[in-house]
Amino acid sequence: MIYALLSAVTLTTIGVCDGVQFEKPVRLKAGDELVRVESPGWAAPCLADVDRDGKPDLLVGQFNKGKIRVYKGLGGQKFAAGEWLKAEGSVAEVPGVW
Ligand SMILES: [Ca+2]
Repeated sequence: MIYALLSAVTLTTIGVCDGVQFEKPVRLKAGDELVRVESPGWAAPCLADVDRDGKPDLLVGQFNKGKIRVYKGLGGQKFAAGEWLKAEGSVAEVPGVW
C-alpha cells in the first residue's frame, strides 16, 4: 500500500515538474540601482513580507558580518533602495558569521 502511494506521488510529481519552464533571468533593481551582494556571495535571497503591507520584500544576506539587506517591495516586482535589517535601532548581525 505504501509503495503504491509513493509511486502515485512520485509519478504525479514527475508529471507536474515535467512541464515547468523558467523565464530568462533578469537582474533585479532596487530604486535605480542593481541589487548587488558582497564577495564571497552566499547571499541566500528570499522574499518575505517583513513590514506586513501585503507586498513581498526582498531580503539579501551579506556573508560579511552576517548582515541582511531589506529591499521594500513596491509591487509589480519593483523594490525600493535597500536598508540594513535593524534590531533595537542597530544593524542586525547573524551571530557566528565572520
Ligand atoms: Ca512588504
